[in-house]
Amino acid sequence: AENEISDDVHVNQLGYKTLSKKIAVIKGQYKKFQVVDSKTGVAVLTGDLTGNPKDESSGDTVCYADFSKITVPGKYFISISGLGKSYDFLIDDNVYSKLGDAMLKALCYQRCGTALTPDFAGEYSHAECHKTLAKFYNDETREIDVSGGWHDAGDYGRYVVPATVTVAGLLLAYEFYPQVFTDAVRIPESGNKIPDVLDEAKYGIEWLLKMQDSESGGVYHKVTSRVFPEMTTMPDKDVDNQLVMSISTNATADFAAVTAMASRIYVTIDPVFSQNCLQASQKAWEWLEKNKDFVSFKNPSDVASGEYGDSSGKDEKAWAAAELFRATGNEKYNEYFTDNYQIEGFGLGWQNVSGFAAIAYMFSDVSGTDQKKVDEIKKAWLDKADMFASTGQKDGYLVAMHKMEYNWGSNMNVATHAMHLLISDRLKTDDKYIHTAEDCTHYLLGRNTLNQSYITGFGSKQVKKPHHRPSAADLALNPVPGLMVGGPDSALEDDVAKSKLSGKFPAECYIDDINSFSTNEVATYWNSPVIFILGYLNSNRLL
Ligand code: G3I
Ligand code: 9MR
Ligand code: ZN
Repeated sequence: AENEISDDVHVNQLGYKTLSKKIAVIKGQYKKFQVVDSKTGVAVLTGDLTGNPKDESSGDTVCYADFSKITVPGKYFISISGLGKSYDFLIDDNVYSKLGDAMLKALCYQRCGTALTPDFAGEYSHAECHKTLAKFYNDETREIDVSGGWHDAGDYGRYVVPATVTVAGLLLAYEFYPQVFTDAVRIPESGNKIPDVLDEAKYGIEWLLKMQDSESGGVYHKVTSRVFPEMTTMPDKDVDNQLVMSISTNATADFAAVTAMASRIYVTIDPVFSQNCLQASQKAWEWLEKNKDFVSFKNPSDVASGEYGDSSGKDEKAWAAAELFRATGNEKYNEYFTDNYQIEGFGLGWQNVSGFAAIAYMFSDVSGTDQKKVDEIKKAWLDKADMFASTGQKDGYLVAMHKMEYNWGSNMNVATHAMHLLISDRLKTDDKYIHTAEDCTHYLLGRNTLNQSYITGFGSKQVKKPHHRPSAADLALNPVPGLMVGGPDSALEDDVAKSKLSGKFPAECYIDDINSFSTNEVATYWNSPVIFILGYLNSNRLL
């Protein structure tokens, strides 16, 4: 047994950077561990296992093998006498560089309104999709070109609210770690002298611009078919009518935020685009000014596609104001932000965007920025980071997740907590922020109770059957690589989860089953925070 892989020995299945803290989490109680060089079979370190906490999220009692001492690049495994060994992993400073490229390229595989040609998409290529004019849900005689953007997830719907979150993640990744992003990810624009991350973000933004009503400035909530197509439908074979749904406050405010952000980031790289984005953003703000009452979005009874509903637009509007203030220096936006922003959870997901608003304002260098407000936000931001760090220390798997946070898209919670911590690192130097963010990454790549890597194509125990229509329908053996699945959802929100996962602990409520959309679907806004994290992890990458 000792020479066999044990599902109870958990490591980051890709590996660790040379100078990082390196810990394996072992389920059960054992005494000693060895780190073995997997090429030579020689044990390079023998050590004592420490700790015996009971992990509340998985019910596991665990102990730890700390092998941080090993800094020599190579391929290793952990061996526990009486139990078995871990998967092989690397110690190497470039251990995450391929992953960073793949997760960005995965968004390119999600592109709509274009063919994925074999020269860059290989076995995942398909013909142009969803290119015909869309009809208005309220008046099917009216048609509009809203082609482009990304398929949101495992379905082919295109939704403004989550797409803005994807864009924001990409633009922030570039803003914080510009040196990491190359022009060689092998997307269609590679080689155009613009970092591919900005090309990819622009692909999404150009579609967002089409979703704005040119008269009022309001932004349509989504364009989707009435019902989801069969799982075995390739994008180019999905010919159901695409319907444009009504304008909502949150689509409009999120749109105003990311277009203002884009106007700043592309200002020298693509001045015309930057200018268009700014105008569109201001126009969206005009709509918000004229429509002060919250306009929610609810699916009509004959529409079953994703709803992305919300009960408040306050955080979205504050985000828009903060970004517009930064882009223009105009006091009216500053005033709106300082009067209305409420520190509420600092979300970095589709429903709570107050974290994006906070980032926009904390890092503003525009004159007129209210320093007192900045300090107040920074303090609360760092308090939250301290809370994440202490949650991570208490967690058996060292992940900054409370047991109640394992809901639909829990991996996004893990990733956005890491993102929060990495932004904290720019506000205050404290090693625990970096360590806890790395610990979150280790969780996503296999150091979890299921010994499961949650990103397709990466790790030793990979996701093989994501709820992702192209992967289900194409002829390729493996799913489209570089996509993160939602992960454990203790609310059991699909039939497979209900029948296979009942009675399990929260962190165990995941199944690699094509029909488990509540645990095993992918989404563009789940990739984007990981792209941000990988920006940090690869920022010392040796090119
Ligand atoms: O709001 C409650 C919160 O108060 C509570 O603490 C928490 C505990 O379970 O649940 C929260 O609600 C969850 C909500 O997401 C917000 O996180 C719901 O249970 C959960 O059903 C809901 O899931 C969303 C799901 O759509 C269903 O609406 C996911 O966040 C969202 O990512 C997902 O998005 C889908 C699109 O609809 C369609 N396209 C695919 C995409 C990914 O699966
Ligand atoms: O494929 C759909 C996925 O993108 C959504 O997240 C999910 C929840 O809205 O719904 C999936 O579609 C399923 C539908 O809800 C119920 N019938 C089966 C569909 C495919 O599994
Ligand atoms: Zn499409």
